[in-house]
Amino acid sequence: MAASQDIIKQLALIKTVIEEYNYQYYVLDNPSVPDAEYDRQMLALQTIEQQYPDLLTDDSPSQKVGDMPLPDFKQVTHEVPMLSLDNAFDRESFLAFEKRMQDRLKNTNEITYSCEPKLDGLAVSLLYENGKLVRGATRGDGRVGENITANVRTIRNIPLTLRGDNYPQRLEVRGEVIMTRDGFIKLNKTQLQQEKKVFANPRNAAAGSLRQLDSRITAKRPLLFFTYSLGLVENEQYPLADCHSARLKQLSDWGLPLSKELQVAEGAEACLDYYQHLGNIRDSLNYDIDGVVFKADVIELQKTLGFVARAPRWAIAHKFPAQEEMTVVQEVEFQVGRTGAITPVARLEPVFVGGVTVSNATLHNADEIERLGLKVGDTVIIRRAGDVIPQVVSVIIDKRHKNARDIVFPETCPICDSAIEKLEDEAIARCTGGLYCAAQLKESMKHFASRKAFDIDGLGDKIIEQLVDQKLVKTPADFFSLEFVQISNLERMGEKSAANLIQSLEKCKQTTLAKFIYSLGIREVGEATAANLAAHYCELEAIKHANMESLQEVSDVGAIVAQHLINFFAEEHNVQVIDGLIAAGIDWPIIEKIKIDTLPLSGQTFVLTGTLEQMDRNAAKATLQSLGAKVAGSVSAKTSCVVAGEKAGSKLAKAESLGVKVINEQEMLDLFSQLSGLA
Ligand code: 5U1
Repeated sequence: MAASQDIIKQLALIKTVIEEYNYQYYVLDNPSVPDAEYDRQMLALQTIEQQYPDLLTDDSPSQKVGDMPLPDFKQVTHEVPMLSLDNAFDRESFLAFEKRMQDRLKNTNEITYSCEPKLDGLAVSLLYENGKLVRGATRGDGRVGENITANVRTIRNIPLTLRGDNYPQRLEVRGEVIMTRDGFIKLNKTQLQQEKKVFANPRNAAAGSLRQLDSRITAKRPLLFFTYSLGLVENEQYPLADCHSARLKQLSDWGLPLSKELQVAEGAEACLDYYQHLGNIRDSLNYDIDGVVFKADVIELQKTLGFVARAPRWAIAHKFPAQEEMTVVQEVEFQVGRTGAITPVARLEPVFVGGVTVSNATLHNADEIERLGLKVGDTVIIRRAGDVIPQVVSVIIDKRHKNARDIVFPETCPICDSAIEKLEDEAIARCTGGLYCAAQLKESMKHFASRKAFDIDGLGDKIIEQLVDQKLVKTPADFFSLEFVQISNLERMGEKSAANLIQSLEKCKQTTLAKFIYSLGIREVGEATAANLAAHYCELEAIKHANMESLQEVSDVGAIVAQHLINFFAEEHNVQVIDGLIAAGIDWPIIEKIKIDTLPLSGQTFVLTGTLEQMDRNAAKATLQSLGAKVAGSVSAKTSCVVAGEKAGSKLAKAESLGVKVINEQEMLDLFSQLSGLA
């Protein structure tokens, strides 16, 4: 089919766009758009070229891998070209890839695959001669790369000499150089302090670090290398293994680092399970991955299948849904939180990112808006990783319209018009209205009724908002004197729900001291700190009158939290709220004073993850605490033990990667029975 002038023009435009993106990505190490946008343009180009093969030219960006090497470095010609991988963006295109392979091979058996994480870094080639590292090179355009030997020699896990003695005389190893996530955060902090360029993401930081003319700078960067294939192999002393996975194992025996996540899978379904597994643990890894690579494991099959254009037919990168996307900031609004914190929130043109449609992103505070240089109407990159609230990563200045407008931070509270206060050493501005401010009041009441506090069944956010708007409640104690008609007259409330709510309010009156303290919503006093305060003081009166020195003896309580506690109890209004609650009949069992340090699990930190089937999670937590353990929400190297229930995900993976002890629910119950006599 002959292409119309419109198609020819569209093709030229897409090529120009991709070339600009390539320049920013490969030469400047500073892409302006998210990968998803790059992938879309490339797909559009490939689709036109497939439809109109006459328009396909050798210099098309679809025929290229990477970009020209930088002139600052000496060039290296790869004796075996460094190719790229085709992408599958969904299950269907992965299955289509696998079917194409089966068809070509006229195969009826399951194909065995080497399954590997697709590391989000920079492809690098390492050449060893007689076991000595003699050259490191970037991929460049796949044919010619840059000589970065001095730089790769500084990467801690790259061996300068291979182990053993049975390696080929000339051996080229290929893999990815990445920057760890925590290293990236630290590096950007230092860059900021030194007023130097901050990097958009760990991959750009890795690329920027490797392409330093001064290798002493590279040496200071937290880079790691992971091997994923062989390039040139000459004069091997023994034949190489006949499977890719076994060859990787051989490389590892020679001292080359491999990813811990490598696996071998039989057939497409097992590959999809691996994809799912890696997607689940993705956020717990200390480096970015953007998908999974599947390779036919048997080398003979790879040879039969061969290559097409720039990529092998025997491998594919099955990408995860993009975590970064482009969208437009339609408006910026200011939310007032429970403690008066004023948070600017970007209202976005809805966009699908990280597996969900996102229409809001937090902007944190005024400093963040300034750092981003954001205006209303800007096109931005937003990021949604795991369950983290979507963030605005950067503004795409090239796409700014002339009518984009500045964001003006309010001078008074947008809800109650009270003054806004910003302490010198705090980034957050706060409304000074306290519970006079309807927003703060509503949020405080929601916190009071929430699951970890009073857990009042049937008292959802919408009901609380109506109760506050109709001035039926002004303090949490007012919930307990609500009358049946007042509740049943609310919107979405029938007589039955009203009766149920009255009943659950009655039931909630019996609580624990820890929950009571947590429910008061004192700044920075979360569930764990409230439990520590309760266990330490045993009585509310003691907490109310504790001084700075005494409060800081409680685990988790530092000077700032101690000051928040003192400020809270010094406020007459708060004391009245507490008295009101006690007058309404709120009560908790007396805590026997015990010497916490002598309890059997004192000094140990536990993390509960996954679903517990035999014991309620809160009960498990309370039991652990009663045995002296701290129960934390996240796993770190300091965690003593992780209790992994059914379907445990990223926390379990993190514990395993850190070598933290893991027990299952039954083992936890056994521990409880063993220790129950000791506590
Ligand atoms: N894990 C992995 N990443 N990666 C990237 N394997 C792998 N293989 C590649 C590339 C470009 O290429 C070979 C299949 C040619």
